[in-house]
Amino acid sequence: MNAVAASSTETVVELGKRVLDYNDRAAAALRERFSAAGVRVANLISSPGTGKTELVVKVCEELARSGVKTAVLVGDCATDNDARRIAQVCSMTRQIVTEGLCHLEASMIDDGLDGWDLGDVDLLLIENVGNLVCPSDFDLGEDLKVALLSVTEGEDKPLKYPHLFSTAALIVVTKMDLVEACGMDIETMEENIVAINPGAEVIETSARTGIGVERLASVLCNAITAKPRDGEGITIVSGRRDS
Ligand SMILES: Nc1nc2c(ncn2[C@@H]2O[C@H](COP(=O)(O)OP(=O)(O)O)[C@@H](O)[C@H]2O)c(=O)[nH]1
Ligand SMILES: [Mg+2]
Repeated sequence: MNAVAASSTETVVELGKRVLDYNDRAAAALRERFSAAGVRVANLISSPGTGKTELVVKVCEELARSGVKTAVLVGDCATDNDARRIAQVCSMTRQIVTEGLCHLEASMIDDGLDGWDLGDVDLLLIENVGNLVCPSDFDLGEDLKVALLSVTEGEDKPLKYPHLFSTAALIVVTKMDLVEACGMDIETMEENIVAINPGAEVIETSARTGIGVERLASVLCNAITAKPRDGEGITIVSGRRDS
């Protein structure tokens, strides 16, 4: 590498580090705010089309039946399509349009909460922008990082995107109704999940048939009741590569 290339690489690395440091400070402030209000937060990350929005709709319906007060922030590069779908079942729903950015950042969550009374919220679901790489570098102040993977995406994705799948506390397999149609080897996929993250909880779901939806809602509900309102004794499950 020549001197010019080396110095520009250092500049990019330094800039990247400053962006993440800035985001970490904003995420820490959010985490304190959520903690004080007793709001449990899940950050849902997957590739585009995995079925995040459809599953969020089903989970919101299930949570409403259980009396859990849910709010949703949903990120997208260009449209408010997802918020319009989710708002049909959850009135506290807002779209964050990133104008091309491939992930959500803590400052966007802060803006998205504007005007909401967190005292009215038990659980905040954040649907991240569809992307298996960048979103997992940006802490959003969540308690629970959830990685989703559809059976149409291939058995090897946990191995190809180890940062996301190794740092998620919960891994949700979606579109189980399509296992046979896709010729998906679900055992191999789950072996790959265990290889990359032996401690993760794995839930198989289908928004079409409804399998796993109740269990997913229940895992999220248990997470809420495990969180004390005064913010003491909280276990932060999410984490950056270096945490
Ligand atoms: N067969 C099947 N299709 C699904 C399921 N969940 C979502 N889809 C479809 O997959 C596509 C992408 O879903 P969407 O929720 O928008 O995915 P997102 O981009 O991850 O939010 C849509 O056409 C959905 O109707 C499922 O469980 N089974
Ligand atoms: Mg979506």
